[in-house]
Amino acid sequence: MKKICVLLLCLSMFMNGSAQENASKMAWWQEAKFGLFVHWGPYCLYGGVYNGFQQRRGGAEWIMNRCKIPVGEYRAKASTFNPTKFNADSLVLMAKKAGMKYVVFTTKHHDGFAMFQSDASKFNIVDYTPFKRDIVDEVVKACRRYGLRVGFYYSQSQDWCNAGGATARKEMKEGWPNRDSLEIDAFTKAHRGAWDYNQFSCSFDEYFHRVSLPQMKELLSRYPDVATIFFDTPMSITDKQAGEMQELLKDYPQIIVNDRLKRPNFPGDYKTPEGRVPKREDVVGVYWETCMNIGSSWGYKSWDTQWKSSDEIIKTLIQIASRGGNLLLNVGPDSFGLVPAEARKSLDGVGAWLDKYGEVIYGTQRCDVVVPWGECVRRDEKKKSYIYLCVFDKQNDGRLVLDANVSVRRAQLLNNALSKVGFSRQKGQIIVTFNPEDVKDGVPIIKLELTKTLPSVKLVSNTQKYFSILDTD
Ligand code: H79
Repeated sequence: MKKICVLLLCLSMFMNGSAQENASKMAWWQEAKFGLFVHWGPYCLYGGVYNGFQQRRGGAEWIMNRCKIPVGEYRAKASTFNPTKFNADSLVLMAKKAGMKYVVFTTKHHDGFAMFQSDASKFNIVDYTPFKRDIVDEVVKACRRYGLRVGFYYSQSQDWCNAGGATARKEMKEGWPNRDSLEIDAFTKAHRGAWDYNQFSCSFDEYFHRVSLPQMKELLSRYPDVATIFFDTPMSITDKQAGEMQELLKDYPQIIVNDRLKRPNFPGDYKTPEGRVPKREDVVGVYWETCMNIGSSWGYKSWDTQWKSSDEIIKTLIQIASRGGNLLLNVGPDSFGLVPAEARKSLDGVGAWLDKYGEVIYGTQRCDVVVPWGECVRRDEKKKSYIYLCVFDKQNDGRLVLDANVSVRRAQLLNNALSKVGFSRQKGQIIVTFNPEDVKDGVPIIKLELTKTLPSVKLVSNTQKYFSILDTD
């Protein structure tokens, strides 16, 4: 009995230790809340158009697969990639000005093109194009210069140009009206999604050991300070192979890794809902980050018209903060290396708002006070908590009721310091009154200072719950 108790004690100490270590590793990320996702590679040369046809379905970074572009042809196109207007400083400063605290950059997407010099595959920006500059290197260095953390997106399984990589099967009808569609669909069906003999001239295991693992090694040894790794579409990869990848990462204990290396046995550090704010009940007690497009495609789409406005992004950021997550907002630079003007405009607006109201987002945590007129966000200081009441309901007449059994010391309208805010406590509810006419800009936000700190909430990483990886429409 005594032995078992000692064992349990040791076990619980060990587990607490690792939970604490994990919490400290996650601390900056929890504080940061807002990052820039960048999808950039030679797919931007097509901009979602092939042979004069608009790609019918999915993000424009999928054009090679959706339109079944032969490997030789895609490689030839990639060899003309020459984004002469690219400037890593401008990209990173754009993120910084938008209030973002980290950048996650596509080092290699499913097309297999490495945006860094690589000895594992010559299909890379330095060895394969007239541009010759190592874009990943420039992005990392610009991030360091301006104090943003940098993370790497790396497609560890799918690879359409390096032999042996995985090829998710998509039907020709999702691409362009090719007269050989029936034949091509039969071919991809018979060959695990591949549409070109070059794609299966060796096994996935050979691919994994020749390209995937060595490239990750290259990236890690060059940039040992990398902050996050975003793996994607875990298909074909075995637990053994994923284990080898995870082993590599062990030497870099600061790295925060997502939950897409291999499912279900490699839960990583955080969950990755896509394109939307998840339901409250789906993100209880876990670290999570929504990745989302600022337009309608991850990679540059020349015919995109669906740009999110600053107001939409701000609302999303508030909702995400209220549920305790991060927002990784994506842009897709074009073939010159420039971020579309519509995206930059929205980001500027978000940055201006965060300059004023950043305290509502940064360093906040999930708040379980749920209200019909908007969202509540919680921020803790040493001896007290704050609750920010964000009023989305435009019809609200200035009376807010909260089902919260807390004691309020002060209330203030953040949009207008001179405006008076009333508050009272009645039977487990807080009633707040403010004057909507005193709000000249954006979402009305009332800051409640509580007399105490709310009970702390522990988050864990290793749960088995996953969000599905979406095909954008
Ligand atoms: O990079 C962006 C997209 O191009 C990428 N993820 C975002 C961040 C993405 N790739 N594929 N998808 C999204 C959706 C495809 C999902 C599937 Fe599967 C691939 C369904 C079947 C194969 C992954 C592996 C999910 C199930 C098995």
